[in-house]
Amino acid sequence: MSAQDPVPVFTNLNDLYANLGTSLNHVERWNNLTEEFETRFGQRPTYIARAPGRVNLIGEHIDYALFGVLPAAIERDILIACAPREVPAVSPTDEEHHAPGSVIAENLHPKYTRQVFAPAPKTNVDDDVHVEGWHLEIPQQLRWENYVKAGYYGVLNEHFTGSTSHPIPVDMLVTGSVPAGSGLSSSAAMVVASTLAFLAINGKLDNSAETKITKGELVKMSMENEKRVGVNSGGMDQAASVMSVPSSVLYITFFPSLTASPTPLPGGAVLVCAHSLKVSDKALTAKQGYNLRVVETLVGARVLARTLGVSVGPREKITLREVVGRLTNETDIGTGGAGMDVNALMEVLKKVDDAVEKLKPVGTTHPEFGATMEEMVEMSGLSKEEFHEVYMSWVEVDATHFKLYKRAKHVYSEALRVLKFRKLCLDTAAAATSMDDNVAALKELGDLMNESQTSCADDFQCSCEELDQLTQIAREAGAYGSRLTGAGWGGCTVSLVPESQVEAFIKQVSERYPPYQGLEGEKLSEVIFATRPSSGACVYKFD
Ligand code: NG1
Repeated sequence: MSAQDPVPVFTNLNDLYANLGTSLNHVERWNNLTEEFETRFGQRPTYIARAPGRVNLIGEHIDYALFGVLPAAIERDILIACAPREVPAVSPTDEEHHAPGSVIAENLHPKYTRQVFAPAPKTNVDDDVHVEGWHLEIPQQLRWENYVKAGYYGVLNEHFTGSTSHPIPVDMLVTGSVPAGSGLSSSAAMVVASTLAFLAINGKLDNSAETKITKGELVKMSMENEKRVGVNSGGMDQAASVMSVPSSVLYITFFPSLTASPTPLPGGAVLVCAHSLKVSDKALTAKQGYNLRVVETLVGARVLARTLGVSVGPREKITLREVVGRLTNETDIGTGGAGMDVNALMEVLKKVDDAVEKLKPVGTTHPEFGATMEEMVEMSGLSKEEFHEVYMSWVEVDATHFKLYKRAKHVYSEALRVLKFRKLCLDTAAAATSMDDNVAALKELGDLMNESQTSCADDFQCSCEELDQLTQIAREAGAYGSRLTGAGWGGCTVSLVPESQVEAFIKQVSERYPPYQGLEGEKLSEVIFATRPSSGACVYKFD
């Protein structure tokens, strides 16, 4: 499996279901979506695009520092059925229905209302035939169709510029089983599925060499597309949603290039996702949350580079991963190079603690070693103007103190935990001969997950009371380890649980976590469920 592989397009549903590698009954859902599409739009869909959510086992908030992470696609997903719309020559309906590339988007969930929108071509005054780019209004408020539009925007501007060809009008129907705002990447799944649906419907996924889209390209497009809906995310979610394979977690690296290597978990354990029921909306809290952390880790990297004598260009946004690379004169990072090997990286990460201490502002009285804006600008060695241009002009943040020290401490320690986690999985797969060996490895993996939770809570400060409580209950209920998954500040936890005890585990957690009181049956399995690593995004093409 590689980033060069094409995105799979199935024409046979049995092959598709077999490839999903999940235990859920997909047949009913896919049939229901198809029938409902026919009822609403009077024709069968031409394609269904599928993109799964993901759970991150370990490696939180380090993808945008360019360190590797270990997520897996989950069984729950977003499905988008679509078909080209016949536009009648004369129609009584409004103009948007006639515009090139107009979209009627409906959602099976009644809370998300029908949307009609059309992109506007930008042409040059001297040449109003060739389209230079496309404009598509994506409002700031949180709306479900923003994610559909984000995917579309990228397809329009990547595939319909500089030519005279226009996108076709589309009818689409969306359904999803990934809980929104839960840290299971419903947003990335929506954007990946939307990107895929618009590519497919416009004939950009045909397997001819010219139009073939690779998984790596889809990840990159989806990453760019998702930036239009609010946050400057790393690439973990999109890569997991596109590149995952059944039964393994994926070790995803971003530096020096995007790679994804399946890593088998020791047998005898399953993953249990549990929603804290605190809804976390990254886009709405980005100024004090996600985007602020992106800025803090980037500025931390520059300050660290400066104190370590590592050279950084004045306009460069060096990352914490690149700092350790340059510090050790890492070579082989040009096109296609793999960079330093895992053992070398582990060694450097074990030694960075002393250097990170240098991120505490000199003479500070701030209890958490936060730096004021003025202190931070000074520590960066840039002028105020340069600093604002490089670090503040593309993002809005809201803080009085910037905690460069704590953030870098989390990132480096978490990056090391990821490598230890992966090594343990690989060593166990290669050498374990008994169930006892597996259990011993699972306990160690659980410890790493617990340490990650502590680091997220104390240093990265992306946990919350509910997540702390839920992970604690999970450990007491028999999990090897439990931690928040995704951006945090609410959303889900992931627990590694002995396979034989899953039911008892879920029962105990549901009895002890106060927000679950009174939930049972389907309502309970909406918020706490076992899942298996599943396969990445794909498209089904109807005959
Ligand atoms: P969530 O909020 O779970 O989708 C976000 C980012 C990831 C990563 C994690 C933290 C997006 C789309 N995803 O995940 O890239 O940075 O936070 O590890 O913003």
